[in-house]
Amino acid sequence: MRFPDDFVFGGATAAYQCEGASKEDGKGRILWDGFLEREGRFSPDPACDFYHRYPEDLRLAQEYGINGIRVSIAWSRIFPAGSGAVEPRGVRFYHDLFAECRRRGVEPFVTLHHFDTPEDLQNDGGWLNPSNVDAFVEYARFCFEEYPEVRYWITINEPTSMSEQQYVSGTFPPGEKNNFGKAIAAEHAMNLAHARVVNAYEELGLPGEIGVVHALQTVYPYDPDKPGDVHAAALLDAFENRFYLDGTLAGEYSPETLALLGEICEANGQPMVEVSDDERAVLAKAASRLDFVGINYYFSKFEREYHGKSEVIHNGTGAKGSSVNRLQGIGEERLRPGIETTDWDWPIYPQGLYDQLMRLGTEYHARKVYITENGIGLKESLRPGETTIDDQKRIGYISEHLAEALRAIESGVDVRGYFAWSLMDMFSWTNGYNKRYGLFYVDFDTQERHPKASASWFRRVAQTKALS
Ligand code: BGP
Repeated sequence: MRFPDDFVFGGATAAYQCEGASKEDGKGRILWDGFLEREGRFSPDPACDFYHRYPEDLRLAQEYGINGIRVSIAWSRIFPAGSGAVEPRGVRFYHDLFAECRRRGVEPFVTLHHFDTPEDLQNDGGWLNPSNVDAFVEYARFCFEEYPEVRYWITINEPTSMSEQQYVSGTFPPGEKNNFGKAIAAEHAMNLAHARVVNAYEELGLPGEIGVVHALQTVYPYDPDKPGDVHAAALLDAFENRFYLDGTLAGEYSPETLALLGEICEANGQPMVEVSDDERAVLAKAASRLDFVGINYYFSKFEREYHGKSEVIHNGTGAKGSSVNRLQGIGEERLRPGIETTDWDWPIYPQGLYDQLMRLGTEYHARKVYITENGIGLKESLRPGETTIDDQKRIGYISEHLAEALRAIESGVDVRGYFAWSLMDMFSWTNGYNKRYGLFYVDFDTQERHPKASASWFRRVAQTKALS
């Protein structure tokens, strides 16, 4: 079994995690700037200095057989305040970046929002404020008209991670905890923002393609024979996966999904978002037009019945075994015996990718699917005299997940590409710089790049279109 000839073997990045230069060329502040300053743990600068070194990264991409790259536009480089005045230096930067991608034969898949809402808009409520959604549509339209060289657009990256970490776990700014009602309202707002942007793209009659990227963690009951565990898994699945898939792919929220989310809100004494008929029409129209869906898959979850208060401990240091995840009105994550985890407690479960791809294909009738992120975070360092990292663990992880992608293709799901997270080592939102994902090692002191063993292995797969 081989990958199709036109399969995209890509590497993924995101503006705030790779560009650095967060105060350069008129870039406006975003929600993370103040949050990171207050926390004092990490700086987003210089990250891996992609803002200045992208020609080198694209040269390496070409050399290592990588024919696609996920990049995101930093909204606040274009509109420093989120809306209104345009910053020409930011506009220019992305023209130059896309031209370099083209020159190197690396197709850019361009995300409009990758966790980086401009600060002023977030201070006014972020996605929960309808004027934020209006500003996002204005920014998207601007980009569609300004960058005809882009063929693949992604509206929003991982609305799940954004809303849940903003309002439930509190690990993303503004750092609120246990507000499920607010998280669900933000989920709905992002579904709507996405849909309005897809509809605007359609109105402009542009020749490219547009999609959305979801973080889809497959949720299994810890004990499939226990009804309490089965229900806990259904609640978490509705909250983290179904509400988005219903909203963006099916174009309507199913009564089951709404009932499960209503149950979560009730258990937490919080109001459940209301959906108007006009909003339903916007969602339905966009879903009928959506060209592709991207899935970011890293792990699965095993959920147990739980009736206590929420307790979330985030493992942001790589201290294995330190994370706790119990959500009031939902359930508790518990690792099934025999499943390996990373140092950051992410269960390694490649079959979850297959199951999720099959759901996209059979239940949601997704047209085209890209695996827009997959990879493993490892603690790595180059010792003096060494020039490469022998990351066999990463090769094993990616290989097992690619095998599941092949299996899904064989079962009839139209998977068009795979983007390794990440192209090179970069900044991780809640973990800083010791969680490395790259195919290319970055020495953050000198900014030198060193291809890892996984880069050479990935090139072989891309060239032969087969897993050996
Ligand atoms: C996804 C994000 C990426 C990236 C990745 C790895 O959720 O889209 O931006 O960060 O996960 O996550 P982390 O950096 O938390 O390990």
